[in-house]
Amino acid sequence: MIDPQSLAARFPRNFTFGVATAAFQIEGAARADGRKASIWDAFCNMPGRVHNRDNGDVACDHYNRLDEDLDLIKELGVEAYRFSIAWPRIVPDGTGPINEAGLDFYDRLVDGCKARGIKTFATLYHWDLPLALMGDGGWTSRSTAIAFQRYARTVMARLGDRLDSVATLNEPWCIIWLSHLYGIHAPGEKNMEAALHALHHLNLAHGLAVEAIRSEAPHVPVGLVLNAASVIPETQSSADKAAAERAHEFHNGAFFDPVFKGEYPEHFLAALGPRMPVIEDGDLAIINAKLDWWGLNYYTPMRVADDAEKPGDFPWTKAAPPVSEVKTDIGWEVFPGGLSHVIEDLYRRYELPPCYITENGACYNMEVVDGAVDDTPRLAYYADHLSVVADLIGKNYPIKGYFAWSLMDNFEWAEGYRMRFGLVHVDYATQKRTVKKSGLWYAELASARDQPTVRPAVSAS
Ligand code: GCO
Repeated sequence: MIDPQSLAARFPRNFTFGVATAAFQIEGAARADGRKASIWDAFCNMPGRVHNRDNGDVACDHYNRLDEDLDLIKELGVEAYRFSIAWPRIVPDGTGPINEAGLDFYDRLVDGCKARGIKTFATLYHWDLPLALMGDGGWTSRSTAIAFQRYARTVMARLGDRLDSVATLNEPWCIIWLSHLYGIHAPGEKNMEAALHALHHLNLAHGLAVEAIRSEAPHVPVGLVLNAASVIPETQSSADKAAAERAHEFHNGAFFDPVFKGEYPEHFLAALGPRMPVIEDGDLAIINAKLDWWGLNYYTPMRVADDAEKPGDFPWTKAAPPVSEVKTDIGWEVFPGGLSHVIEDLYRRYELPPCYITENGACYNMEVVDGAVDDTPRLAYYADHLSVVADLIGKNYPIKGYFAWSLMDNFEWAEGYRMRFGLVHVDYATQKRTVKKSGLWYAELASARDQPTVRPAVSAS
């Protein structure tokens, strides 16, 4: 087991260790204080979409246990908390009246963090689109981007003075491909035209939100959180390498290119451009606004091979088998090398600002036994991936912080509550929280940095 003290010593003193959550996954209180339904509430209520028909009505009841949970974060000794703000609490119909009671909750959250000396990293959109906006087509409609800008402005006007950082969106890849093409996440659409329309309007929403944030709260560093795919070709054949390039354009470039270069990727555009919505003059300049930071969420690599038959749409690849035998309980290959691969690849391709690892973690479903949770494999996952982060910093990649996903077990989207990612175990029947072995280890790591650095004695002679 990697000793947390020596691992901590490999990070610069100003490196930020934090924990992450998202509103829909933990808050519950789905109808409290003026909140209205989001697309995820609707999705959960449709049979066959979410395992066990689980929903977010109660989740971790975080909305009602805010202080207890902030104490828990404090107990873990971390410096920062990454949370998301629920749009349907703030503007319950997506447009129209603003719900002050919703803003009050996040006021208490932010003040509670400040009182405990915890830095606040807010995300404006972690997938809970107000359901009313589906009446106009949701993300496929340009009007949703305009609605998002107004929501962003509203949040920043109220909370901007106390935020240490803000992200516009969490994981555009999931919002677009997973939700509008593969149909696995809300709204469950499986249509390339829909996905391509959502793609451009989501990118535009990001850019418009950056403008709004900068005008309301110019001092708050703005970023975007991407689950960039660590694309690895199955073989070094030229066909597989070309497939990996196409996979890069589709899975990463569709977001990174407009945001960091102000254009859509060449082959992607040649293949799919005719089915995209109108890109109005000025859109790409808005999307291309300079960012203060970007966030990477990394869990597992994406291994691809060429699909010689080129069926269906670009990028004409097929999944290649995992290389590592080790898998987490959700079936994802454990491969820490994928983290260095994607960072090195992206910094080679783009001019990127400093990076935070905004999510990294593992699904293991161990339960409480005699008051404790022995999740040694999760601890090993954290140690191995953090070690890669330390190596990358050693190679001068500008990585400023790391957020464990997640603070506590929570609603794992289409998997419902059966898949657990927490450093803290949640018993959903009683809402009892139990810090797992990995959580105790992470706490030691995070607080090790508060101790004066002990250097090995140098012998004279
Ligand atoms: C994500 C999600 C999290 C997931 C986690 C594990 O941003 O993908 O933010 O909500 O729970 O990634 O799948």
